[in-house]
Amino acid sequence: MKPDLFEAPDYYNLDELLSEEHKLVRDAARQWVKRDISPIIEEYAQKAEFPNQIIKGLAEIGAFGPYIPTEYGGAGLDQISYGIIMQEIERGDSGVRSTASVQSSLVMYPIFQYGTEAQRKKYLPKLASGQLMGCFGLTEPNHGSNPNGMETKFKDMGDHYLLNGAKLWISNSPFADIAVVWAKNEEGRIHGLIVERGMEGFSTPETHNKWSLRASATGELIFNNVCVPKENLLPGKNGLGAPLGCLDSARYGISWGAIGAAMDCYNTALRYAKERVQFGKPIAAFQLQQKKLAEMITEITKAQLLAFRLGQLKNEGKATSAQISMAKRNNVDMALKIAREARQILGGMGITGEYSIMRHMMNLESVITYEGTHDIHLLITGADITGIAAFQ
Ligand code: TGC
Ligand code: FAD
Repeated sequence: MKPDLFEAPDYYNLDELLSEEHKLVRDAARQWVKRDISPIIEEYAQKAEFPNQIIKGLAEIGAFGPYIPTEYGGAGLDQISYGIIMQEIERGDSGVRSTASVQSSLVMYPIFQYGTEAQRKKYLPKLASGQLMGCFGLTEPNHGSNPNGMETKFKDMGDHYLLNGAKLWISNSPFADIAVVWAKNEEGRIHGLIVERGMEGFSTPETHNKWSLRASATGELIFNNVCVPKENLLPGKNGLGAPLGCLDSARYGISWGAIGAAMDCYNTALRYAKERVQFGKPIAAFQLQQKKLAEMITEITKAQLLAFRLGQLKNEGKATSAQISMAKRNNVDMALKIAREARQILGGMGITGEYSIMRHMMNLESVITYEGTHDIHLLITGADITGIAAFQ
């Protein structure tokens, strides 16, 4: 792979809106990605393996629980810092950002928001340091966009719960130490349970042959009469709103993360277009290539402004689920379109692992599907503006 010459585009001087803390967080994450991700990520993506050695570095840059209070081991940062960290990590690879998103927003967040004090103390500091890794089980073989139909269930056995069912497409599952699992009780109400590796009847087979997010480990969660201690139930919230609340936090992070992938594609394509000579001129001199590049920087700038404003609303506790949904949909769609255009600017070289663009493009095919598909997010906006839900 080529050396990492990334320079972040900032067409509207967004830097001027960032605090000193935001810039410090960003610089630390950016340097870490240049040093520890860029040199190795192509090899790991090619061999479809998660680079375990990066867990310590992710913890050190505050990527595990950036907004979780420091008393629980988190970084105690604001929502804009969280977004910036996701942006920088996804600039390196969406799969690495997935690992951080899941750990922060889908494992630490529910334990922090819905857990007991004992659960917070037991799990959060170890999750923040990467000593424990987690995953989040909502999607099932028969229920993806419609998690409310889930079949995974648990029964109250007096001194413990008995858990049965299966989850599919679970990021980090093959190596996770704990899983936050969403299952229905005997009354059909959804609850969150913390399931630990090693519990009898619990297995996590890996999903192979993905063409996307190849450096992220994805798998199943299988529960075959698993005895879950009663103290592992998250008591603070139940119903579908509980897992969807976690998704709000993760989708917000993805709306920033996707900008990182788009920036990397744009920056790579811009550099290539200025260097590559055809018909006696750099290809950047041709109007068709300029149109592509001009549209890319415009879309990146719009996405940056959307994410930044959403971050302000999140900091004020005012961001709605529908606003978050719009940013996730728009920014991932923007990044995927930019990856496809950037790939073309590189011609044949664009399909090789010498450059990051094709990897970003394939990764973004998952990002546009997980955490709610593009269609589902369109319907969320549709329901929000019309007052009529068109999901069924
Ligand atoms: P609906 O009737 O609309 O809502 C049920 C209850 O939930 C509440 N609610 C929310 N609460 C918090 N945040 C949100 N975003 C919420 N959206 C809805 C709602 O108020 C209601 O509460 P209550 O108290 O009235 O019961 O539910 P629905 O069944 O009609 O479904 C709505 C729909 C389709 C939008 C929802 O099911 C959905 O978002 N589906 C998409 C599923 C999805 O996103 N799955 C993601 C799985 S995790 C994942 O992909 C991780 S990838 C990680 C990585 O690697 O980065
Ligand atoms: P389906 O729901 O079957 O959808 C198929 C198609 O139908 C889509 O195009 C969809 O938009 C469309 N569709 C569905 N319903 C409607 C409707 N009402 N109106 C119009 N169109 C509709 N899940 C987790 O729980 N935890 C994880 O960590 C996790 N990680 C993932 C990692 C990867 C790499 C991938 C690919 C997925 C991951 N997921 C995870 C699952 C992900 O959230 C689901 O794939 C996603 O929610 C879509 O569900 P589905 O794949 O079953 O598609």
